[in-house]
Amino acid sequence: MVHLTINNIPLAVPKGTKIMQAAQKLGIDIPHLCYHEDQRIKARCRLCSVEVVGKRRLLAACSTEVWEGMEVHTDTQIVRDTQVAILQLMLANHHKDCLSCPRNQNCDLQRLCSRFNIQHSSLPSVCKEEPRIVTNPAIVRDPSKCIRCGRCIRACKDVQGIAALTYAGRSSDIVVTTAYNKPMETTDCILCGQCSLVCPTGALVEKDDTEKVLDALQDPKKHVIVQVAPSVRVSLGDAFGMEPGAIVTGQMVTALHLLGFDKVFDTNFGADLTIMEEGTEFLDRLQHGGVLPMMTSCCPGWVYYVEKHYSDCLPHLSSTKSPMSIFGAVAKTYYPKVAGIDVKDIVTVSVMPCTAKKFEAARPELGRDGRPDVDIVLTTRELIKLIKYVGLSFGQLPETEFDSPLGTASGAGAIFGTTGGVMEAALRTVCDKLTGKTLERLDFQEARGFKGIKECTLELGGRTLHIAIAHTLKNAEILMEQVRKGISPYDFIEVMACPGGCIGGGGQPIGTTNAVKKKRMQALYEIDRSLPVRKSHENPELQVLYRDFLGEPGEGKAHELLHTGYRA
Ligand code: HC1
Ligand code: SF4
Repeated sequence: MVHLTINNIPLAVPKGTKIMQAAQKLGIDIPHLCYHEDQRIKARCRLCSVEVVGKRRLLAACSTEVWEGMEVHTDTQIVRDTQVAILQLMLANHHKDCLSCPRNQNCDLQRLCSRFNIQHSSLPSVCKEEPRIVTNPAIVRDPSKCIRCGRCIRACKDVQGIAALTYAGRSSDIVVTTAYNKPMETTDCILCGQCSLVCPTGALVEKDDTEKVLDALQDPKKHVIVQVAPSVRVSLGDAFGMEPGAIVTGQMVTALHLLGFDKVFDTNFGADLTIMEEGTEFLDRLQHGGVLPMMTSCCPGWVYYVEKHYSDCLPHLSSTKSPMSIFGAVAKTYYPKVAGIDVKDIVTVSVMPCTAKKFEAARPELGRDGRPDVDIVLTTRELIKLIKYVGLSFGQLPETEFDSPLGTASGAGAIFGTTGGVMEAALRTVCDKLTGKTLERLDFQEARGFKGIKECTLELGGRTLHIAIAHTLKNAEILMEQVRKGISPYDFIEVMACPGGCIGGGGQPIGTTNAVKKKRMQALYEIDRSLPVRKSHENPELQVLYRDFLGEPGEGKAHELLHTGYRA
């Protein structure tokens, strides 16, 4: 252990601890902007400067390791003057339209200015009031809000291995931008939103579609239905003071009803349908010499990545639509029939942890008669905004259940929201179908956990199946290089673009860290364990849908509605 004092308070911490973490142990929050607990440390903003006795210069608390006998001061006049000066400089180069900023009241710069009692910059403004860049359905970039901390650059390069964002220019002219300042969607970007999740201000945000939803809810002629993704029920509570990983399914359904949605349905039901189709497709490829490895296709960031970066490997992608889009197709065909409502009057909304789902919903191939199957996608963050807008005391809401007939789902559908969940859900069905027996085994521990690439081998019905699961595109790239070269040892590969899967999606609440994701992961497995039906093919509502409407999985109407194609 290393012994030191911070503000004259003695403490001992393990060797290698940084001053910032040592201070946290004493309950001292050293201000910071470029530092993020899941990222490489760059010490760019210098806001975490502290005084250390014996050193002539201030040291960055985020990057400086403690040493024996160190005496740190975080609250001297020179430290405070430095921090105020840095914030003043940032403000002088910042478009301060806080009231209309999407990150109002959830912005690190605003929070720190309030903490340091800075109402306005004492320096003349040098902010170029550039327009917001709204060129795609998912992410909005506002350069006038950027504080050049580099967190987005590190998320894109280090986590996704994409590097669509970069620094350009020098010294005081430095900016964060794309190559040649092109619109994000025309670069290597796959609209995953990981940059928006770590941005401390409003420089990178999801495209806000809350007004569209409010308009639809106000229209008496419209029947507005909503589906909610598996991971939202374990992340929404974060915004309302609950512990990370709190399961808020019942309150969430009540809140959506109180917002005015006519029916509240479950994307997990769509996930069960995805398993029926994807499982059937995999067995068909396995038994009839189809293209292997087959790769999952439910994550829109991942699909866009294959289209943009590995278009020669598109035949490996499952043709099965994502649970969201499968749900949308059923909601615009089967649902109007059973509900007795004209499809033209139905508005389908989905609440997703993901910015790329907005892009997926806008794909013309995922609609019918010139209209999308999913009309509007909201991120978890936008749902939080709506709940706050109508003033609901979320934590005190009673619990209610999803509506029927598209609201009953299995435990397999629930775990889609975490890395490894789609594969585990698929295996529960594939194993039964391949062996012709109802297997006792439900848990596939090999598919669980936060490891970047997980592999396992299963002996089933006289066959050996080789499986791989990856999260983040940096990990996926390793598997894709094997696929491209024709040397992949796997039969079935699951990829989710975001770290942890959808529980770490780019549209999740600000403050989603890896530690928080691990709590959400446990919560999804808890939901799975609590459900009476844990295999997709045993979902009774799904069996009725196939019997009365879709026919056999992978054939006829099921194939026509629930499968899609990709663009090279
Ligand atoms: Fe996901 Fe999926 S799990 S992609 O992460 O397959 O977004 O939660 O809804 O569609 O079910 C997201 C989550 C989500 C789909 C499902
Ligand atoms: Fe990179 Fe994803 Fe942001 Fe695009 S959306 S810039 S891929 S982190």
